[in-house]
Amino acid sequence: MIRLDVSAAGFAADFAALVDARREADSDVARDVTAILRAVREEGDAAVRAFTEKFDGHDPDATGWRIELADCRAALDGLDPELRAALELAHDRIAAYHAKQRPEDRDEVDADGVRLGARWSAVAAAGVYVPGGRAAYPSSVLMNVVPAKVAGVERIVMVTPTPKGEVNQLVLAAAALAGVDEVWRIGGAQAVAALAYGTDRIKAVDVVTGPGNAWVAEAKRQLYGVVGIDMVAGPSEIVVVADGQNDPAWIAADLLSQAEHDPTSQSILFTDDAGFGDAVAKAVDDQIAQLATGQVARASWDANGAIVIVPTLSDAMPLVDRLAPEHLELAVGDPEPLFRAVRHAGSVFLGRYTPEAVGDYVAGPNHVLPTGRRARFASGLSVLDYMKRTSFLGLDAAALARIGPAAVTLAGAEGLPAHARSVAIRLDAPGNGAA
Ligand code: HSO
Ligand code: ZN
Repeated sequence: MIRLDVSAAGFAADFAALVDARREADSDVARDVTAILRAVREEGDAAVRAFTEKFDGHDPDATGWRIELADCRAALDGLDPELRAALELAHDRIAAYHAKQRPEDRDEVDADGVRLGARWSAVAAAGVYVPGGRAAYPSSVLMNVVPAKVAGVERIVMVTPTPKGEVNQLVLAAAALAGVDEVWRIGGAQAVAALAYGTDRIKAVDVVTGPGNAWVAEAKRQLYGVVGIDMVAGPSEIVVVADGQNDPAWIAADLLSQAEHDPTSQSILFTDDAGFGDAVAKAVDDQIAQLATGQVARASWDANGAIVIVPTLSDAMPLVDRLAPEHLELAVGDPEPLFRAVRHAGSVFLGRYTPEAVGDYVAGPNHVLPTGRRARFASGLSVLDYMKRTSFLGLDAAALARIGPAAVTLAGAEGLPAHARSVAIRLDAPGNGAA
């Protein structure tokens, strides 16, 4: 963890280093992924099978390629009632929030008599990647599948690696609750390639979403264009802006809730009270010792954590904007003035009683959010990621007479005479009715 103070010499350079620090894997990943994608494109299922044996340690021809929906149902029915109720509450709140994201179609006639509009439709098939191992989160199944359902996607295909053949029952239960149509026991770049290109077994999808490791993220990046993707996700982060009135233990818990995800996660505190900053640092150390995830949290906090002392909390806001954090907590009594100053953030958590974790699970907004400063140009996963827009226009002779001549002029200027003619031929037609 580093401590920075805005009023100290060298702050500008130190903060710039914090903003620019790269926590993501590098270049070899890109080369390996290119080779995997090519193999899957050329050899289909045979390549997927070989990579699954190599990376996940099981042969899907022997262990089974798919998990039946009946097994997902059984996993849901086998859940402990408290867990099931929690998952259902999460599902219903996420569905209610996302239902309001459904966009409106447009259809209107403008002053020139031109009919103009746009109609939204869902993609036909979506692939959802669900990581195996440490990051196999049922909450992420809901966060990816529910918006696809709300959008009206007909075929939702989940892929999830089952390292050494082990299947995560909670992930299956969430898949059943959310309404997944197919579950395949494959993962990594090879699974993303299979979804994008299609194989004999797996029919291609139109969009691939969902979190994954560096190989999955790189596969999505390289396959963008063959399929749509939600975003290229990197290591996750939280920024907390807190005054000295908070309980240091609460804020330490919030910082650690992100740090425990992964050693590459980042947690940053901005405060106007240096003594409070010290108390939080101490509380972090105390709590890490109690956490089952303490090793991961320690690695993250030591390598990437920061406490930044600012003269006033409003001085923090331009600095926060430069970080464009995935998650931003404003832990103050009245968050409104600080909130007004936020421009670049994936999701904002307002006030002392809104810990990020409530948004990770049950509040409603999506927890798949832009990381690594991508909140400058990207947004959290939404219903729109599973939809696209078709624009339309309709003219009658009078409308064409009004705006067509300008098209003829522009076509002439671009040296495209057939374009010009296709308009002019109508304008000149005898009896076209236009004045
Ligand atoms: N905080 C993670 C999402 C998550 N947390 C899933 C718990 N489970 C995304 O940044
Ligand atoms: Zn989380």
